[in-house]
Amino acid sequence: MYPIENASRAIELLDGLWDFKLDHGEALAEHWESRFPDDAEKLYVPASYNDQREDPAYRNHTGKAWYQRFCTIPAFYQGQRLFLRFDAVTHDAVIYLNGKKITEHRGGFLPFEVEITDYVSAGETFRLTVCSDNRIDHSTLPVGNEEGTAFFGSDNAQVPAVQAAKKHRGTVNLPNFDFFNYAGIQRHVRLYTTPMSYIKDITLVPDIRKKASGHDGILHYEIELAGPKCTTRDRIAEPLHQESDIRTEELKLNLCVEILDADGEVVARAVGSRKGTLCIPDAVLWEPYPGTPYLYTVRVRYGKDEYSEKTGIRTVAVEGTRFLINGKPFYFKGFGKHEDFYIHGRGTDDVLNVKDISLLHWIGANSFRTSHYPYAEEMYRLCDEEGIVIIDETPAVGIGAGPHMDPYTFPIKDYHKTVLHDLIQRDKNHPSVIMWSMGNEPDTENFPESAYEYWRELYAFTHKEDPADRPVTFVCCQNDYTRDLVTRTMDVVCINRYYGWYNLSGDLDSAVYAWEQELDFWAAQGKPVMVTEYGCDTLPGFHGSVAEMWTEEFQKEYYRRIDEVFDTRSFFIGEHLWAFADFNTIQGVYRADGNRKGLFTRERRPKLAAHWLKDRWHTIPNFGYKSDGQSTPVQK
Ligand code: E8X
Repeated sequence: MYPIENASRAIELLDGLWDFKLDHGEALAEHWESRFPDDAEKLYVPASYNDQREDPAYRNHTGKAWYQRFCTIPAFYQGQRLFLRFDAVTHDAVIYLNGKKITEHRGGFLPFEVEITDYVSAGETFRLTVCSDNRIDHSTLPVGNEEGTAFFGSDNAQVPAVQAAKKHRGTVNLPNFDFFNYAGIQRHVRLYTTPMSYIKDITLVPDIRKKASGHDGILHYEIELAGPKCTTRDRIAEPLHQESDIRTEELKLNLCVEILDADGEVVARAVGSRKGTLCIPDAVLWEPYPGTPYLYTVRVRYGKDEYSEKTGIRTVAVEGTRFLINGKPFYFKGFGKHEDFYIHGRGTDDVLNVKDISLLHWIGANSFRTSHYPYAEEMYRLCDEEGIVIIDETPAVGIGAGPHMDPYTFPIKDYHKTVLHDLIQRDKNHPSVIMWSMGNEPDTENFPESAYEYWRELYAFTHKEDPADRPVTFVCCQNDYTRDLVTRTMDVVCINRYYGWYNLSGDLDSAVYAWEQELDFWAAQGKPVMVTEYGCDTLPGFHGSVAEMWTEEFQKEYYRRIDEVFDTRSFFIGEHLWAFADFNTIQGVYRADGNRKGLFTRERRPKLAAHWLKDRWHTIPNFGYKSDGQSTPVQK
């Protein structure tokens, strides 16, 4: 659960300056976990380490990097449980307390925590050491490129970078994905407390029950408790209910679940059971902006512990070729995004999140995809409040190795399942999250049967894991869609297409033709289809009287022409442009200061096309754009 502060829980944020040092292989022998090097530098947490200092070694480091700081447990935390929580360390992490390893974690974009109650006492100061590791290869998500294709074919062995990489892990460590491999302690670190008996997890599944006039809100809940069992006899500070409420021989759990409306009024209440269903009469639904993203607060009290979670009443379903939110056909307008900004790199940046949501409202967008990894939890909480719809993606990007190697022989399936499990566990209660994306642009064309086997298994797994059973998809790379067997079996067909840019470059007539051809194919599949990436690199300030590639005019023309095609297809349920803003990547011949496909620059200034898009999107409603929801629309 996301750490919160209230009358029963405290948080100490461990953000700030930490000691930092890159490891070039000496840390193990020198025992940095117990004796941090004297020449360590100071670095800010949370943020990627790469762009914080003018040293190419920071920027390009592959391998381990170490952090250390001292923390003091306030004496008045006496009698409480203590947890250390890392919102994300990229990609792998080992955590030491006073030189002793206390936990480790694999994967750079999801939280992990460890209870330290037995390791330290209230009033004590301890040394916290973190070893992060950003190496990527065929067994990691995102996937690293082990072939060294960026070098010189058969002469690779002589290339200094290949030799250096071989020393590390026996592989070349290049990203097989198009975003900079930012690393380190990129999200908050917190020490938090709970009472000895505490609320460990809350699962909320909303539903809507129609009645003669209007509807009631339904909330199924399940609470996981930990520590010694608290019963009504424990006589907590505030008795939650009368002894006379106890109807069975057994003492009831001292547990109370309440739903509060936005004014703080209790609208539903259940006592004594870990699992149940609550009804909110005439509930106000959560609707994407400019509808009202109404939030209820679920307050759980157990013994001396309390935890409040905001959630919304809304449903999500795929029916025929429509994507329904609260039973109404929704049209996705938005972007693929990145967590990416100057200096911070991929570090948690709440100001930037607020700004980005503000820009989404400004431009008339209603949604985005967390391409290509789970974002910081603060962003999802903000989207719940602001009515922005999220397609929540795992870091499974780059599963592919060219036509000669079946990537489904990579040792990643079990780990991929763990990531899906942890992602759902983290984000299951957010009304903003309406679909899971298991991954981005895997190879589904060269090894279509292997791809089918792999992704269908994960698809079934994801459905089973999500208590709310949201739609499940993955995002398909530009490919020969007639060979691809698995994309067509997803709940929503999500396609990334670059007609007019990477292929048919600059030729928008042909791009339109290719889109028409492809959409004829999809029309026959009977599935809702959306585009999850389409775009063109655009240099801000670069203009032309003729709309040619890289000019601002071309970007506008590209979207204008292609969107015209989308508007004629009733099964086409949404447009996510690539990308929201320009972002940093590894250097390369296709990348002038990163990927420039943003509709906004990296500093968040709109490019020309953004103004055009603003006009378009403000005239497209969230609901009923392609159909009124009553009848099956005519397909072109
Ligand atoms: C691009 C995008 C990239 O940034 C994103 O992370 C994934 C890419 C296009 C693949 N999709 O390059 O701007 C295009 C394949 C074309 C054959």
